Amino acid sequence: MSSNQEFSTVQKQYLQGFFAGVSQRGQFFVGQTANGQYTNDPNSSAGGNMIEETVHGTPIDDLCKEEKIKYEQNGLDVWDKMLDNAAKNKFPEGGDVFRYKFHGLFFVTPAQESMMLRCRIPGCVLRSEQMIGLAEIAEDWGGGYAHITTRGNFQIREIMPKYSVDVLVKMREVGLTAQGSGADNVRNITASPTSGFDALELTDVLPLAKAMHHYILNNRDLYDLPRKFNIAFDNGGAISVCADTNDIAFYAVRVGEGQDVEPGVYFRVQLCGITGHKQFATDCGLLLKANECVAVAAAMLRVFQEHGDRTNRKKARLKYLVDKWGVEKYLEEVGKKLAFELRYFALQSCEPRHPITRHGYIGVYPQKQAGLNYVGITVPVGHMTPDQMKGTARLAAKYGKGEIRLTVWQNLIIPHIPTESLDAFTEELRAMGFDYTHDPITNGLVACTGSAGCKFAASATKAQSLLLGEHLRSTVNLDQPINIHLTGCPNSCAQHYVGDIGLQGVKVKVDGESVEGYHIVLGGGVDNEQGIGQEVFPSVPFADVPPLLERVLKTYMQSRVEDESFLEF
Ligand code: SRM
Ligand code: SF4
Repeated sequence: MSSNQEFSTVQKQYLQGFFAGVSQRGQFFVGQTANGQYTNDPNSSAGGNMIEETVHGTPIDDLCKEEKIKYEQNGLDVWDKMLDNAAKNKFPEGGDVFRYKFHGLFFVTPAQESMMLRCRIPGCVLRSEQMIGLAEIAEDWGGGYAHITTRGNFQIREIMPKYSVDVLVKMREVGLTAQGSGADNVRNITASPTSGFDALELTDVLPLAKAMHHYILNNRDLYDLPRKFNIAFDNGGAISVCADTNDIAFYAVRVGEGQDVEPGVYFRVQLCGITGHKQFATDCGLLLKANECVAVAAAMLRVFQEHGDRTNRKKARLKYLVDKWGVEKYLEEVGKKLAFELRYFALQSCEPRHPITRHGYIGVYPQKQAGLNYVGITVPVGHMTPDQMKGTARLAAKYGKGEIRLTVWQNLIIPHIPTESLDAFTEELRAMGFDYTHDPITNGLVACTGSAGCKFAASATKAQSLLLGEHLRSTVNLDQPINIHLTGCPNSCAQHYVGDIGLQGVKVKVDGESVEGYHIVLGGGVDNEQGIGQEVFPSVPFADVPPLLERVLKTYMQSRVEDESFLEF
């Protein structure tokens, strides 16, 4: 069965009455009391004969700044304003800065006096013509480059307001959208980057990632969450998508014979990953069939929407609702929105997940389809020029099936290359300056935007990670793949706590002067290597970081026992 057929099956099945009483309500619940009812009952908590206005039970006066902005006008409704501003080449002002993010446009002053476009690439899969469209946006209306993000997505920078509508229209023209990629919305839905061709996968999760993406796009009520929200689908194969760092992670698992469910492939559900808060998603006890996942995620989103904190941004993520209620109550509320019973099943009764192969997609690998291969390419810090984007798109069309995969490690994969074309393909790839060889350091180097574009950054993460990578490559003869994540501030967009080595930008005083530096954590990992890095070297000026990490890695090489990994060391 092809991906497309599966996709339509999933779409059809979840439309067949999986929801119970989920009202497709408007964006806000104005005129409700704390218990969600309209009232003028003098004895109600709304007080006297006054009707208290609330947003999902929170009185307007108690809403945090961003909630008030949304209450005044939903971000989806600023198209007219955008047209007007574009005509005047004017940046958004006041609450509109936040509302533009509903359309994927971030005004990033003072880091840059321009806008950044954050796309959505559902399942982290692009077609060649879409990649070319994004390259043209970067070339014609942006700064002449794009970045692969830590959600297997693209960001394009240095867009002036006069082009804001053009870029959004062009996105639609190439079959993409940026809707909801910023602000309090569900972010790019990720999926294992080798889904559909990984010989070790349990099932292709791309149809589910796409179904989830379209479900959100077509349900306006979901553009009113208390905070951002991350969802990922893991295919149970060789390559990690860091699903356990998401608010909801669906993990494909196999259940063998002799259990009280039919043997086969199901999904476990993990909840509340948020690594900046040092928390992985944990299994919540559910076992779902593939065609139940989207409905359950939608119900989970709606419970979060109705009960999440709207007064304090720092406590508004799903984690805090589940901390307050407990998983049991959360799932009970979720169950009320579904027309089928949630299935509870012991995690231990499922077969264990296949171990992750670190950096296992960089290089040439046979696909599960006989005679076809995928080639994983290193893209240093995810930075691509339009020529590189068009070049890879052209190669994907010429040798593959015109498909490109992005990874949460800020690299890319071109699949479906016939074995007999591999030599010609890799030769052209090399001629374009791309590297697809294993390098234990650069393959796993991840960096957030940093001070080049983000106002929160204490350090120039991308530029410094390239310098660090070069230094370590030339000084350490490492034979084990490691991940080094550089993040510019505690927000942890490059997830420094889950790198073997994680760096968090911080200003450091040297001889009375403030210089760029990092807190350094060691020992992080994801999936079967899960670990939150522990701070070992605080406040290191960047100039001292390369020699320090060189010593750390050399000590590991000299002192490890047999083939002990860096994580175990
Ligand atoms: Fe992030 C805010 C960049 C993935 C945690 N993130 C930001 C902002 C929008 C800062 C701002 O408000 O202006 C950054 C935009 C900088 C710029 O102009 O480029 C930004 N985040 C990024 C990206 C581009 C990093 C990268 O270079 O790859 C990633 C975009 C992903 C995407 O395509 O959607 C990115 N951010 C993440 C991740 C990882 C993930 O989502 O898988 C995290 C940690 C996971 C999490 O939050 O659960 C992350 N970003 C944050 C936070 C902290 C949220 C929290 O609740 O703790 C903020 C600040 C906020 O939301 O208030 C933030
Ligand atoms: Fe900006 Fe901080 Fe995120 Fe880096 S981690 S992109 S500096 S918000």
